[in-house]
Amino acid sequence: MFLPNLAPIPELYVSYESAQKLKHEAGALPSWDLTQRQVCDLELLMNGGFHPLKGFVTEADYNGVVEKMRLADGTLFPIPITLDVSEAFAAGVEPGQDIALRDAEGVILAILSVTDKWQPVKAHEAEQVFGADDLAHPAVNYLHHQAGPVYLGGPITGIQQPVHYDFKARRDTPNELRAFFRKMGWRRVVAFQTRNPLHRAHQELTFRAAREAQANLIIHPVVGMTKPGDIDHFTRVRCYEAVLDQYPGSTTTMSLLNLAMRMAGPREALWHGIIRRNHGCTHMIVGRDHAGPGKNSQGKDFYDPYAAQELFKTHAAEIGIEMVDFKQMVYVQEKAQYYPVDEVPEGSTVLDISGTELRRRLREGLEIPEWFSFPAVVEELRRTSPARSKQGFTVFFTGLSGSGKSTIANALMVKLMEMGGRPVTLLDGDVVRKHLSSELGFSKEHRDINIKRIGYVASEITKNGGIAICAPIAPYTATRRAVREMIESFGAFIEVHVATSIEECERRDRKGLYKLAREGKIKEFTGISDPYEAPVHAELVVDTENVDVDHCAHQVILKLEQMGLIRA
Ligand code: PPS
Repeated sequence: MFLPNLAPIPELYVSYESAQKLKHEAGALPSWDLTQRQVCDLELLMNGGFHPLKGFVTEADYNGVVEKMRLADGTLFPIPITLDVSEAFAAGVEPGQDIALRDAEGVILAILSVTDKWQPVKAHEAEQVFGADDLAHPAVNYLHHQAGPVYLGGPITGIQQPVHYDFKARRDTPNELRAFFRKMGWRRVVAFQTRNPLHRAHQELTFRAAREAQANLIIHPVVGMTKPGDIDHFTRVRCYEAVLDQYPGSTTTMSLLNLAMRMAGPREALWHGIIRRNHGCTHMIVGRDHAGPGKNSQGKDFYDPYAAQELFKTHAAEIGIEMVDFKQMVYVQEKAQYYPVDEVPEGSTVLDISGTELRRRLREGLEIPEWFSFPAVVEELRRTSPARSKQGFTVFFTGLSGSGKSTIANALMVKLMEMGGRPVTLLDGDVVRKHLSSELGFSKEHRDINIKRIGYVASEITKNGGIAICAPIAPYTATRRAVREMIESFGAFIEVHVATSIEECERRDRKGLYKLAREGKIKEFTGISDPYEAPVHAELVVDTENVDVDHCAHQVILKLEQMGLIRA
């Protein structure tokens, strides 16, 4: 059994006076602008969350951690906390030199006294730390595609904490939590790590854990960086706040942890244990598939769902924290109660809703039963992930000049305005060129800039719940794809190819431009003297040669209905 040592943990900050002096002097030092993940790591280094680390790992510590989960002096530490930088920056820095570490706004947070500079073998790091050099693993993907090629290591001199503007009162350093536990007389505290909203299964699990460990409970969610695609931390914290009153206030607290998770499964569980011990906890809950990254590129789980519990068990004493392990919790209908899956009474009906199923129900606006979650949590989730019929989207027409894009787009706009419910904006080719892109011509470079501007405006409209209708020529596949990617993180993107042939466009020649193009009076004219790459995977292709405008617009409406974006 572990009794807490609630004495303050060493931090890496200098006094206020020294910090002011260092800030002044740091102007002369080379400056590194920290990435979002590095800011998270630095915060936990400086406040003692990663104790006993005193800085970003040196090469010897890195090798020990990667190979054996141990620092050079033998201390257990399973995740390498590295400072990755670009080759260009590294070229100007040598061991023995100090560098200033700044946040994205240029505020100096710390000084790194560089002792080591080396080039890691990233594939090896991935194999050892994450179990596979497989880009389907978010941290491996990060390692190869976002992390710089050179690592700098050495001790940190902390100047100031990273600034947070959100949920200030809910964030605590390890020493603030230790002081709170001391003040409350909490000698046994079990931590619940999470990156998801709390549903009833989690509540039951935390209740049981607190009972089993005869301990107080801290809900300790991660708000730094979690798995890409997770529900954003703003929504999650509002969800946690909504259920906090379901817990006994005298024995439960909640605090936010600005950790950048790696999703490293078993190794990550140990790391979480070390971090919780540093925050003054005596116990930690390790459930099914702790910090699991999901499936690998072969469609198999990266880690066995209970591997984290196995590894934790063998290192708990060394870390100085006890594990409270749980099997998956499921709802037993006859008992109207949650049970660990291995304790379900025989012959009973087990109910469960997976994460994927929950997302589907939210997307389609379907019922989420009370046995699964709390109405306040569901309401919060629905506010952030409204049903598709309430989300913004973009309809992107592409086709030759004179193909009929603008006419169909106008008809579509009117039809959508008749339905009401969402604001509609038409970004027509001509209008955009007048208001957004008046300085641009028709070279490939200028056309790409034009389309990306349209994409940016459409993505903002989509993000804010509106409907954007775009109608440029957009002749290049790669640029259309880039716009699609920009928009799909906020809502649906419907590419409509207005497939009027060049012959028909030229025959119509509404603006007389084809004639001028043929005479060479307009250069780089799409379809005549400039390329048009027809879409291969458009959501819809409309034929204006045999179908009238009204019907073309109606085909788009039917497509939107089929995709669940509008209700008939
Ligand atoms: S692009 O490629 O998407 O940036 O083009 P876009 O902004 O949609 O073009 C809008 C209108 O510009 C007129 N125009 C030309 N089109 C193609 N090539 C050349 N060289 C050119 N010069 C002027 C043309 O009328 C386009 O209007 P639409 O609405 O497509 O008929």
